[in-house]
This record gives sequence, structure tokens and C-alpha cells, in this order.
Amino acid sequence: MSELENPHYHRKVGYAMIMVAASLAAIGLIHITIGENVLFADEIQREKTAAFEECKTNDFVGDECQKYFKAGNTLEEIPRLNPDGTMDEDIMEITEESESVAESANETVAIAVGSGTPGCEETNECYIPYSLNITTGTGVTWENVDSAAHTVTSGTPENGPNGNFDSSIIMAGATFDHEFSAAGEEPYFCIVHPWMTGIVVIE
Ligand SMILES: [Cu+2]
Repeated sequence: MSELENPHYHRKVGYAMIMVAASLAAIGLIHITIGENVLFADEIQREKTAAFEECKTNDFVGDECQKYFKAGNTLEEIPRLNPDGTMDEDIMEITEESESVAESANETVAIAVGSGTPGCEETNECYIPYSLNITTGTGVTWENVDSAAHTVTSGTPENGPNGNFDSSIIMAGATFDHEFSAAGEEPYFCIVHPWMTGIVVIE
């Protein structure tokens, strides 16, 4: 009896076809379930680029555009080669302009790396700079460059929050903005780590 005449051979072919059909169905299912999500990250990137372009058109006016001034976080700061291998000179010029606008509109305080462990208070380096001098109407951005969560809460660890401003928890890598409209001194601290203190002096 040749193999083709063997009834078990036909059964094998049947099984093989079922396997092929099942594989196709599985591929179809995978496409339906994650096919959209494959494009999800791309979608986010596209939205961010669109947001950046919009900020650029409006000369970076507005709170939502401030984030593009961060060092290393600006598309403009990335030197890009043109297809012919040359580099655009005016991209560099725009970068310099943007940075000077950012400096006059906003001050930045870093929430220091490792400030979640006591010790930074000995050299007043939990918030850097510890003391920030600004004029009224200046916005201040606290950047949590630490890996722990912190707060920027007006008041003192001794007397507690005074209610003037409170960031609530700022996660690692996140920021908090506050604009100071009245002259005076605003001491602040971290509710999670009460050894962390800083002060804003508004003139
Ligand atoms: Cu803290």
C-alpha cells in the first residue's frame, strides 16, 4: 500500500489543514487585539510633535509650552542634518532665543538627588538653590530630578503648611509650577521629608 492510499495519511493532511487554519485565526486575533496598540506609541509621539510645533508657532507663550525650555528636552536643541548633509544654521539661533525667553519668564529650583535621605539639610542643598530671589510675577518651576517623590509646601516643618501653595506629591521626574504675585518671603518644605526646606524671596 502506497502512502497516498493509507487512510492515516489523509487524516494527517486534515490535521495539517486544521493547524494552518488555526494559525491564521490566531494571527487574525493578534492583529485585532494589539494591532491598534502597535500604533499607539507612534500616535503619542505624533501628538507631542504637534504640540511642540504649535508652541513654536506661538513663540512658546503659555504654561504648556514652558516644558520645552528644559535643557536637553527641546527638539530645537537636537542638531539635525539636512538630507544633503548640511546643518541648518538658523535652528541654532532659534534655540538661543528660546532659552533667553525662558530665563526671563521662569526660574527653576531642582529637588536634589538623594534629598529623600537626611543630610542635604546640612549644606542647604535639598532644594537647589536653597534660597531663590525673584521679582513679583515670576513663575517658579520645581523639577524633581530625584528618584523619590517629594512635595513643595509653603510653611515650615515646625509650624506646618501655611496654605499659600502646595504642590502635593511630585513624582520622580515631574515638575510643579507656582507664580509669586506678592512681595515677601515664602519658606517651604517637603511634607514627606521634613528636613527638606527652601525659601523664595520675592521683591
Ligand atoms: Cu521630599
